[in-house]
Amino acid sequence: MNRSKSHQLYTLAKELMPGGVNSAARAFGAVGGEPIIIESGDGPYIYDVDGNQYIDYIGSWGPMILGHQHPKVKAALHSVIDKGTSFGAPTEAENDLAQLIIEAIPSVDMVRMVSSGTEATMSAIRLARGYTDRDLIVKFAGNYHGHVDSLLVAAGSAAATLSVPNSPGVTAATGKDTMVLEYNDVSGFESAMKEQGDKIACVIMEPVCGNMGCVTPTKEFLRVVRSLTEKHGIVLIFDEVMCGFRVAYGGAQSLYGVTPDLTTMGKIVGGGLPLGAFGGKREIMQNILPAGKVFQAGTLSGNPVATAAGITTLTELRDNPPYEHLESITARLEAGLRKEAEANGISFQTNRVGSMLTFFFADQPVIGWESAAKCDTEKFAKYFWGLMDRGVYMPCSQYEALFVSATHSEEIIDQSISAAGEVFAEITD
Ligand code: KE4
Repeated sequence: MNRSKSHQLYTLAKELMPGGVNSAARAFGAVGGEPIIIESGDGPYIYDVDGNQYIDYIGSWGPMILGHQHPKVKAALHSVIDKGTSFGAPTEAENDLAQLIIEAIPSVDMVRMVSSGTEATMSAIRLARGYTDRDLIVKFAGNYHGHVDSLLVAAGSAAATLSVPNSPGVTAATGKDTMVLEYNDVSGFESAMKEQGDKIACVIMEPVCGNMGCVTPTKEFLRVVRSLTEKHGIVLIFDEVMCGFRVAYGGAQSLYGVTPDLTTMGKIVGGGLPLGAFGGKREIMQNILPAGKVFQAGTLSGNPVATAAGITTLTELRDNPPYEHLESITARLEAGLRKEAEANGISFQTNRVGSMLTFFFADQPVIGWESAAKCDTEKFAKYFWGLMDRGVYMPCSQYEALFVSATHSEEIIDQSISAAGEVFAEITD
């Protein structure tokens, strides 16, 4: 494929922006080579500046569940900009989006809007600490909650289970109040709660993980996390930035029937515009300034243009739910990838919830970070580029989920499967 204009633009971008990108996830660090520069998107496709077409399985890392340029979202954006784009004052649309979120998400009685998933998780953690007057927080290895200093930590020595920063610029002092546990490790969680439960402000988790690739929680793990956080007065935060409105209209909490105390949202809730949100029990949310004393603010929070995209997207998902279609075509994709990989002697695993799917180059089930970290990432890179050169744009890391949109058809899925068959034949074990 000719990607000369992408190369030219990316060469300039690297002079202007660190790594030539505005988010590390786009830099192709995990697969090598150069990112391609995108010109446009339409339905299930994206097009690069050299005119190449790709079947899009990133969907902006989740937001584009309705596909690119959905006519209703476009119409809503065209009409809202004729009234102005930002006022720094309340608008009616914020009431409308708040009501949609509250009606959709079981745990949410009240909601505060922000401009990204990171802002949502950062604010929810501050709220949990302010509400409980406790300092300790718990996250799980392999779960990503945005670039919040206190969450950019890795598991420390097993004994302490306290964490060590995993980015320069995050101080040891910031990390010392964060405990990192293993996802799906019930006994590890039970002993941590026994030892420190009454000092913990919150446990934050992805109820369907997408950031070590797609990894699902066991029923027992979810049950124990919910019951022990309840027992110790710990705020349970479901980070549904990725799986919210994705795996079901009511998010993973509605799928699994487990209700957290707070929920963080992003991606789909903004319909592809910068919007995040956090919400939960009224008694907790009422502690947010100015109703309560926990500081939180944001210039563009609840921005009219972003709320218009969010309202239209959620309304479309509520009134014309695509979830049965998404389930059947993503199951088709999973089955097709498995069949082609088996036919070519590839060692693999797949994990899927609805239209979130990851194909792992691994010979053991992937149930947490320890097993995810054993994947053959070199094979993944060959798979990624082999598909890219056949016009199929997969997530550029083994540790990401792919996303299918409502505009992906069986024909597009079958094209992707046959491309993968050709690639597997090239990279067989
Ligand atoms: P943002 O700040 O990127 O809007 O959201 C952070 C975030 C929070 N929680 C979860 C579960 C998330 O998956 C994310 C962001 N996800 C990554 C992709 N795995 C976004 C891609 C990027 O950073 O460019």
